[in-house]
Amino acid sequence: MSLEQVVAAQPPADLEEWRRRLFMVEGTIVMSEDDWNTYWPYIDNVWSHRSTQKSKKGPFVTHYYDCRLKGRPPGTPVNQDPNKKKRKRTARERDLCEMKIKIIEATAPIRTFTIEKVKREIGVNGEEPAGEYHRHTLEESDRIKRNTVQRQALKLEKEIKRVQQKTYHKKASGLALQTVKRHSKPNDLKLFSSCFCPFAQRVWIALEVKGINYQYIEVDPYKKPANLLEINPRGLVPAIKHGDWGCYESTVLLEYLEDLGVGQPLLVQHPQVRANSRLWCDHINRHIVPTFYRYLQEQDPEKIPEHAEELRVEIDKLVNVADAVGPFFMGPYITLVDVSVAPWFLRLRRVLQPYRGWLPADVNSRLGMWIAALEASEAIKNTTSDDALYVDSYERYAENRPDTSQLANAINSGRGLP
Ligand SMILES: N[C@@H](CCC(=O)N[C@@H](CS)C(=O)NCC(=O)O)C(=O)O
Repeated sequence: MSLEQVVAAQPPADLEEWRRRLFMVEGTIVMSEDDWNTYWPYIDNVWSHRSTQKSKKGPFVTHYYDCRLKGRPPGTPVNQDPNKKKRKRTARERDLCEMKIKIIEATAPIRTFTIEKVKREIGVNGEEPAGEYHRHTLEESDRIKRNTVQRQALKLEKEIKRVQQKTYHKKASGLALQTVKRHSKPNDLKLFSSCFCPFAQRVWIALEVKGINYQYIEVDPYKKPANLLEINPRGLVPAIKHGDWGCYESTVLLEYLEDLGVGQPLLVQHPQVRANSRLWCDHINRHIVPTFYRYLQEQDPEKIPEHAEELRVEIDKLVNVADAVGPFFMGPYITLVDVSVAPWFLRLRRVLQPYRGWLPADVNSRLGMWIAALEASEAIKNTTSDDALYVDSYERYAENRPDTSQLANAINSGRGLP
């Protein structure tokens, strides 16, 4: 039986008896190859291999083992290889047990394993030689180290969990996919985007609101393809290329599209009203967006309500200065503030509700009406994928997996967002 088969199979019925035998090692134990493969991986945690000697006399080798509780012999160097995974280790008290065994492995005519204690001198006064018995129980050995079967089973479990983990999507779905298809033809204006990315969605919505023609190019910003790095050396989406010129940063790109002066404007003409819009876009970037991720990435259930409250407060500040009738920020039309906040408002229901129990706003509240209007906007619908895409794509954030993204790392280390 291979190790994989041993791990997959039910433990043998007489396992405990065999474990005790291979712990105590009374007399001589002879095992067939099959028995050895079946039982040894369940007890190898007790023993620590010291040396192997090949016999000159015949087809067998002798393996010497110390009880693991002997500790490492003095002078065993600690591995200095910086690439070797460091294990958390606590120095074990040394020489807790002096029991030693030898295993004679015969390789011909059939493979067998003969196990016995290493013979010791009887003390001068006839007392038991040191190392005749373990100075501890089998349970103590089990507490110190897991056996190979347990370690393999754990590894397998972790691997299964890893494979079952959801990850970000690399292709839009639903109405967003239809839009991607409509904008797949080469165009002078290219949007480098990722279907799950709210920053990219801002720019995508603006293009749709304005009715500007463009080519949509889906990229994986975590793989940092050359065509993205060429425009944005930081490798973040969104980025646009217009002719030979390229630029990035969602807020800068929104202003650029506005400056083109094509299609429906997102800013009104009045300088002070324009400044006000930019002021509230700044609030979205500096308060709503980071709070959203702090809340989503929080792993301590006790702190989740605090983050929910923090987000609610930051959203309320925006809602309180919005036009009283709306339904959008400044009235009946979508403007820059709507486009800047929409991707995160859409993700309240799609991401924060399933992962963090976010309570959606009352449909008749000012926020409820605003979100409903955003959801009903053609430009927004056309850039939004099916709900499952967001649930899957944000599991990494909700579990705060290591190295999820530059943004997630910035949140974890308290730095400003990228
Ligand atoms: N400040 C940037 C943020 C863009 C951003 O963080 N984009 C994410 C995708 S949602 C990204 O490209 N991540 C790649 C990475 O973390 O390496 C903007 O507003 O455009």
